[in-house]
Amino acid sequence: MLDMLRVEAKKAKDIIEKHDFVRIYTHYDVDGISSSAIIATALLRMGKQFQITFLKGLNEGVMHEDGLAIFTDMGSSYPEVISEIETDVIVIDHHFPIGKIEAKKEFAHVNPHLAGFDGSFELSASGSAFVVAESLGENYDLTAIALLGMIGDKQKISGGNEEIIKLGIEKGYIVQSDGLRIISGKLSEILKLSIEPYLGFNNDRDVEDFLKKVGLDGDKNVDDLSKEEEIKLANAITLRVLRNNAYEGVVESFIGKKFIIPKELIKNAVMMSEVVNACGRKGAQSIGFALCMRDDRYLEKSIKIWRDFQKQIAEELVKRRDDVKEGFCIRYLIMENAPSTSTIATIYSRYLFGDKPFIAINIKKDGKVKVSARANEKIAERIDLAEVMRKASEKVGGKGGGHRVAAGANISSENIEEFIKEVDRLCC
Ligand SMILES: [Mn+2]
Repeated sequence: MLDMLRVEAKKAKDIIEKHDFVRIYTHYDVDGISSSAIIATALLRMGKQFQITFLKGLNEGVMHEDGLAIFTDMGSSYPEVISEIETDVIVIDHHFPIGKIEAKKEFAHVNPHLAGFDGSFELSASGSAFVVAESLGENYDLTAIALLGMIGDKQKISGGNEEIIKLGIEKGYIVQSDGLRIISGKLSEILKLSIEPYLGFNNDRDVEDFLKKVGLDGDKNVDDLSKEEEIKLANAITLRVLRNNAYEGVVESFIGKKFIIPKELIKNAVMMSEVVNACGRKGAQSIGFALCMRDDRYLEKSIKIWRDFQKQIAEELVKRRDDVKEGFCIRYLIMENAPSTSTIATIYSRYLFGDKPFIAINIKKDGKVKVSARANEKIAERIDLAEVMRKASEKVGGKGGGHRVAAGANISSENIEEFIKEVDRLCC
């Protein structure tokens, strides 16, 4: 099924072969970081040099005047930015392509939407990057890095993702088993720290009560649980999550398949994905990148960043819960200086407020306003949040877009009220 994408990947390969130096521009989340690491590793193995820039978005435009520019996890929705680039360009992305890219020089566009896949669920940017890496050499080990982006972007194990995972399993770089997919560590601690799944514990007492009821020892490491204990825990977590008003579809993201990536610095794939994500969110993208490049000097530091981030988010989720407001057809939350707008929006929409689109608005210190909108697949059957964000932000002089299920916008603070009204109207 990936064959159509491989045709475009071959085109990318032909362009890459002409250059000794590549500038990589990538999105700063785990899908972006893992995509760039996949391309960088493949380039290094070909004896090519690269420089990498992590970006929050392409809104500001990119000046690029020499060598080859490769965009990962971004570019497809910004034809005007890509069209302005003076050199050869490759876009490796899974966002829905908008408009037409009129490249000035040679150009390849590796995007699942252009090859018969739904990029929102069936192939991440990291998966698309793997398809390019596959065309560049013996890079099967990078299936494990591709998996990180799939997990981070809440993709499904179907379509192109499934094909890549299968290949990784076949080659021994991914080990799949049945069970509970959760971070590794001491049970009493991970239940509090976990955001995938998010269990909504308010304090240590809550966790103790939960463990007592389930009949498990909180000092035990979750990876050492017997099969019977793991099933007990999985059942209790499922019940708790559903009682918390989660979208029922989230269950399949933590019950079922779990993945070990034996050659990577962190063997538990969901944990590594979260560690890289935390590095990205906390402005330490290069540390997350180093981890994906298997540079063990940064392992300890990355774990510390993750732990701090996870704690901060968990506290934030408890604190902001009562501030969530209800519109006619949406729920929304207005925050100031929140640590990560998109993470909060994702968790709330998946685990606590699963029945309506969720809009998180964050007013930053510099007065800029970041909006993250989230919906589940069921809601996305009738509402396209990318379109809602684009239209509503344009109405107030801002900019927005993204995926059907996960989109965002940038607006200015005086327009928040009008923006929310418009979002609500469009969702209705
Ligand atoms: Mn992505």
